[in-house]
Amino acid sequence: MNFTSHRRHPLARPAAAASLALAVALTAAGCAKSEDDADGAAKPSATGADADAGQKVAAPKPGGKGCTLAAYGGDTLDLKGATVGFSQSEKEANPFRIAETRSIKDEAAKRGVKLLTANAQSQFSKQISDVQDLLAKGADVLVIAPLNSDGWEPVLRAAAARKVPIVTIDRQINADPCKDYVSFIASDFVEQGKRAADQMIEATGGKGKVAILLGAAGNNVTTERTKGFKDRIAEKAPELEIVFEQTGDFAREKGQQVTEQLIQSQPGINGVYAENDEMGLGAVGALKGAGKKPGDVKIITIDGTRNAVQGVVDGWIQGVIESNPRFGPLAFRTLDAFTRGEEVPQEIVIEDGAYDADNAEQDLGRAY
Ligand code: GZL
Repeated sequence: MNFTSHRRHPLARPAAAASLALAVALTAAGCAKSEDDADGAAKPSATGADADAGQKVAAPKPGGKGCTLAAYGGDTLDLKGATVGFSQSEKEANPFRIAETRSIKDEAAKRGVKLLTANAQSQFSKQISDVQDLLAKGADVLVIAPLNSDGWEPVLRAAAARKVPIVTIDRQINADPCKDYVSFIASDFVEQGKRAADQMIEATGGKGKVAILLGAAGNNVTTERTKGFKDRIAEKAPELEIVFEQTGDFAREKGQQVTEQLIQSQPGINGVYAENDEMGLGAVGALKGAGKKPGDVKIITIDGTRNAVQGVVDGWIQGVIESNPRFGPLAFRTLDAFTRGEEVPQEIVIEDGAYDADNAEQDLGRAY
């Protein structure tokens, strides 16, 4: 796919125009077959045929800067002959991580690119050593799915010293765009929290007591999904009271344990907002163990995994906001453009679909 209509040197174009041109190109190429519904929330399209559909790029934020190889330093590179290092953060027990890694591997194979992969098993110190190992093995470019937002300095210095560009996917690292990393591709997590609140308000009628199963600490996803949810509840449903919040570490077992404590301490709880599906499914397990029936406690989760969307079909879960992990096509398109000397947006935000009782059954094939 051609990112630009002409091959002038990236510096020949004003940054904003170049960045917009690429963002528009990425949007045009956004290969999800999502159908926007009446309220504009992109709902994933139906069939299994779309199960591997990629990500749809949201309209670029005004004023976003662009990053160029000329400014970063280093030589142009044909990605096809290069070695790409991919650092995955969490163990692949979570379907989000399985689908994310699958997407990177599939795109590398499709492009005939040599791919080195590492999985930090949810240990940040291991992710730092994994990335240093990928550099030592000769990675020419890096794709990193960060576990944490802070603590990346050693890796950033090592990559910069070798002029190895980094694209981060999913979670944000606190570093300098265009200098420490050349593009960051992710969902809008605050918006996800707001949309989860909208589903919770609808499910509870905007009244009662709700609990939050927080994600793991130390990353922007937990912070932003919590902020979005709380802000929206305050704005639209002042009679919905948040009476409990505790981390389930994005894990199913911990989500179940925390929900068991919740049921003891708040027997009249009306709703549970789980900041990812794995914790939401843990909450379902706890409710079943307590003899509850589907719908007794309203559950809203974020990710869009197959089991959670099936939970919507079965009535245990009332809504799922998608967080699309299929970063492969966008990550490689961005790296390819950057290493050819084109300008790339420093941040690329993707659109996510949603599932509720109206579309869960027909759209189950889109879940991962
Ligand atoms: C969100 C991602 C989160 C998922 C969880 O993009 O960082 O991490 O929502 C995963 O399932 O643990």
